Parts: sequence; structure tokens; C-alpha cells
Amino acid sequence: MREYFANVKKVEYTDDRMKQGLCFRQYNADELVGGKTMKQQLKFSLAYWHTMCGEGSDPFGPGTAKRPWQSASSPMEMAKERVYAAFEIMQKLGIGYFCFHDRDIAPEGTTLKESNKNLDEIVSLVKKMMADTGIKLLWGTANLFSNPRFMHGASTSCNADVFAYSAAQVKKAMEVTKELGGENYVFWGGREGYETLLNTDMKREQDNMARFMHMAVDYAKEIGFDGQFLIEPKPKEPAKHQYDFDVASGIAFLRTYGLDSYFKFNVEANHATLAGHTFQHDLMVARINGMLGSIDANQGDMLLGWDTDQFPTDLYTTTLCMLEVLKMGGFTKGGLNFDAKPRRASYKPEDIFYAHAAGMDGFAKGLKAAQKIMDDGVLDRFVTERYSSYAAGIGKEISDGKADFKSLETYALDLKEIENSSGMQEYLESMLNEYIMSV
Ligand code: XLS
Ligand code: NI
Ligand code: NI
Repeated sequence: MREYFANVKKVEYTDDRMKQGLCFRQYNADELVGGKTMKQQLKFSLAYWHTMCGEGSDPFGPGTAKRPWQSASSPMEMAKERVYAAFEIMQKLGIGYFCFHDRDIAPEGTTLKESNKNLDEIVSLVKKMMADTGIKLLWGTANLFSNPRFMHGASTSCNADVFAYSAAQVKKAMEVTKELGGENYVFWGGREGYETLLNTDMKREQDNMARFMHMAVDYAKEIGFDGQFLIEPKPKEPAKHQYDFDVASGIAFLRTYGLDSYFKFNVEANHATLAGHTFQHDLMVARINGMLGSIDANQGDMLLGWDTDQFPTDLYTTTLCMLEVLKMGGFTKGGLNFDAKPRRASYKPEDIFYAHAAGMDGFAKGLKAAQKIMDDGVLDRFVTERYSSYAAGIGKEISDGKADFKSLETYALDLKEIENSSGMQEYLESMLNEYIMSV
């Protein structure tokens, strides 16, 4: 087995924050935060598609990155070399998990049968590498968007043959995820939506999408797959409108079709912002509904209107994200998957390491700040105080369900001037700054 990154050593933590070069300045895997190690709290994962398959192409030009494994003699040889390179990267970075689409790890054949055969061969190699290294699978998924057959969608396609093909592909992807001990299985519906309503039967498409998910739930029971099903919402791109627009519309869909007890969400930062929300908003909507499963840890560029999938270095978003994770009691099956790619001009193989280290440091800092905010209880105390009118008197009656319009009218008719407290947003923002700077 050759070493692909001979000039990169295992990335180590240093407490010298001004140290130059490739190292962790915040992420110290074994350091305890909130009673668990950073490694346990953060559960970092490598996204196979970006890191192992991405080449830096964009609509205006081909890839800029030449990866050493691309010189292999055939697609299957390349797939094997990629596996070795992926495990080298994860080991050197101390990343304990990875995620993949079926077509990231093995090439598509001319028939599904051939694709499945390719997949089986690579999966047995992946399984061996997992056993050798202790690296685990966070989630698997099926690519139901790249091949031209998915032009109208997968489970929402107008073409029943495509529905059938998609079902067969997901069946296999679930089997493979189970085989590798995957902790979750993700549905991201890139083409499950529409380009124009002029040709779209929205009701049928959503009914079919729900039927498809029920079939997945049934099959999981049949094969004893106990991973968590996750929906990854995204409002648009590639489709103009995707049915899993954001967490709130995802919850409505799941409840409408009786699927809500089987699914949680994989919330991606850049998808939340594309939907016009903050990352924290979508995380909170999932958490307060008991449906925050896992996270695609990246960030967008607020000046650009698409999914730029950048490595997460913005400390406000990493801090507020980790606050949501801590408030749900930490990850169980989920983790932080770097669905992110280095910029097109960061084309050197070493940039893979610098980029992941930047994201890992960004989240380590966010975790430390979030834990301190939790421990000190500043924000919680403020919020509790802000709603204290519901702790007694008329507010308590409202909360306890003892008030009605008539009793409230009786109360309100004699009220003189109503006094409100201040929201103190600027003060809270400056406290957040202090927490980030102080840890
Ligand atoms: C694309 C999505 C995709 C999912 C997995 O925008 O983020 O990469 O994470 O299908
Ligand atoms: Ni994603
Ligand atoms: Ni994305």
C-alpha cells in the first residue's frame, strides 16, 4: 500500500496558538469538555464525495486538483486507491468517521447488477480498512441525482421505471450501510422537486416520495438495520424547488405521511442559509421537535446565492451550532460531517489537510465556547427571565391551559399601561463575543 501524502505527518495539537503550518490550535482530541473528550463530542466525519472525488471543477472550467490516485489504470483500480488514500487522510487527521454515496466509492456499471457487483468489491475493501483502523461509518446514502435518468427526479419522477430503479438502488445502499455498521442512512432529495409547476403533479410526487420512504422503513425492519433515517433538507439547487425545503417543511411532510417517528434530520449549514434561515434556526427547529440527528458541517458565502460548501471557520456559527448540540445532550448516532471542499484555487493535496484542520479547529473553539455558555447559564437565565410573566399569575393560567378568551378579556379590560422589558440584543451579542474570545 503506497503512502499518498508522504510529506504530511500526523496532524498534532499545539498550545502555541501562533505556531505556523499544519497543526491543530484548538482541537485537542483527548481534552475534556463537558465531561467528554472533544473527539467524542464532535464526532468528525470525512465526506467522501468532496474529499475523494472532487477535483475543483465549476461551470466555467474543469478541475484544478490532480489527485495522486487518479492515475490508476481503470475505474475499479482508482476506486481501490481512493479507499487507501481516504483512510490515510482520516488517520493523519484523527477523523473517526466518514460518509459516502454508493457511486462515490465504486463506479457505476452499465446495469444495476454490474454497479452492485462493483460496489460489493469496494465495500469489502472498505470493511477491511475499517477493521484495521477503527474508523467508522457515520452514514451511507444513494446518489439519485447525477445520472441523466434522474432528470425528472428519483422517487418523484414522472417515470415509474425511475421510481423502481431508485428503490432498487436505495435497497442496495441500505444493505451496504448495514454491512459497514453505518450509524445513519441519509436521504438528500436533490432532484425531488420541480423546475416548473406547468408540468408537475405536486400531490402525486409528494405521495410517491412518502411511499418510497415507507418502503425504506419497511425494508430496514426486514433486514434489521437499526441505523437512524435522516432527511437532509435543502430548498433549491439543483432543482428550483426541492420538497425537503427546510426542517419545518420536512417535519410537516413527515407528519402528514405518518413517517415522523422513523426520521430525524441531517441539518446542513449552507442549506439552512439557502432557505433564508440561520444555521442555528434550522438546528433549533429540529432540536425542539426531538428530531436533530446529525449535521453537515460547512458554511456558505453570504454574498453568493448557492451551496459553496466551504469549510466551517466562522466561530459564531460553530458556537451556536454546538450550543444546540449540547442542549440536546450531545450526539447519539449523529456527528459533524464535513460536507465541504477546499476552494478551487486551494488545489494542492495538502490543502485537504489544512482545510479539515481549519474546520476541526473552528468546531473545537465553538464547542468550548458553547460549553462555557451552558455552564455559566447567562443566556438561559436571560431567556428564563424574559418569559417570567408566564411563571405566575395570568401567564401561569395561560401556560396551564386554564385561561380562555373570556377570562383573558376580564383580566385585560382593567389593565393600565403595559410595561415591557428590554430585549437587550446588543448586550447579549457582546457577551457572546466575550465567550468566544475567552475560551
Ligand atoms: C448536496 C448535499 C449532499 C448530501 C448527500 O448539497 O449536501 O452532498 O449531503 O447527498
Ligand atoms: Ni450535505
Ligand atoms: Ni450541500
